[in-house]
Amino acid sequence: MKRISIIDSHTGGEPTRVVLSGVSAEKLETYRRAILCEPRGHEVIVGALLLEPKDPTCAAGVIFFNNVGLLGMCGHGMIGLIITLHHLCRITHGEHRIETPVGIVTATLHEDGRVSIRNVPSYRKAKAVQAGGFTGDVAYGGNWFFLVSDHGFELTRSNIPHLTQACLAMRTAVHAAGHPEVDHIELFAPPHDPANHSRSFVLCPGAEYDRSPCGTGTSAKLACLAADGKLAPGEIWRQESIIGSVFEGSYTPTENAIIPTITGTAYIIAEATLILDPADPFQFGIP
Ligand code: PYC
Repeated sequence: MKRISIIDSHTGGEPTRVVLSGVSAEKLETYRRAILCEPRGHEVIVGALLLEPKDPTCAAGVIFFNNVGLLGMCGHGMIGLIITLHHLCRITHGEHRIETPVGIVTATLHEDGRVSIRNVPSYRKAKAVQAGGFTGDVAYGGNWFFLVSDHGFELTRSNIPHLTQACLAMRTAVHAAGHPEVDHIELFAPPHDPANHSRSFVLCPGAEYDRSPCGTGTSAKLACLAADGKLAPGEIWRQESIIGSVFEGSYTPTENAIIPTITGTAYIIAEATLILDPADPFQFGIP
């Protein structure tokens, strides 16, 4: 029997499964779907493989992964990782550097339990791209996004199946329009709660939607707002998710990009050992 030790958390409703032991970076692809997908989990979970950092100034290294592959960065996942490391008594309140495949992210665990992440440099690559009858921006926030405000869809939970289909078609169209790097689609609408600035629906690479406001997606949004002169450095942007959870974002400008800071909260929901039984035909997940 193979054993994999995990801790689950959720950040604004979006789950993160931190893998503590039992899998190396080299073997991650072998076990990726076994860890996340049915019958042990479900397609929405984002995995975070905890690693020894190469840089000794970092508290940890991490590789984020999902039901279809690896993620460069993951904002909700980083918040979940920090809360998990604190739960394990591996870190205290304060600032911690974490190595990701796309660069070092500085995370601050506040005394009140909130986590702020200083993300990798984020920027808009293209403004007003036409794709599939929609116009949107292509931007990077640790992952690649097509951001669309003028779409005419209702951003409500009952409309999620329709939003999912529309975003899948938009993603195909944006690839055909010359932006094959885009793997997330982000739709915006006015917030339901007037305390917030915007509501979003985010479609992830594996066709699941993000229950959180998406940390890398909010970073991409901040990059577009900054490029359009619609948000000043340091000003707070409150991004509401499709289920109503909220991240706060702000940015510091650099020459060609911004450095976003995203703040949110995560909660531990399970500690467990996954078991892979060689006799189980679905030990590696349902293909
Ligand atoms: O929070 O960056 C994020 C994220 C990416 C995919 C799911 N969540």
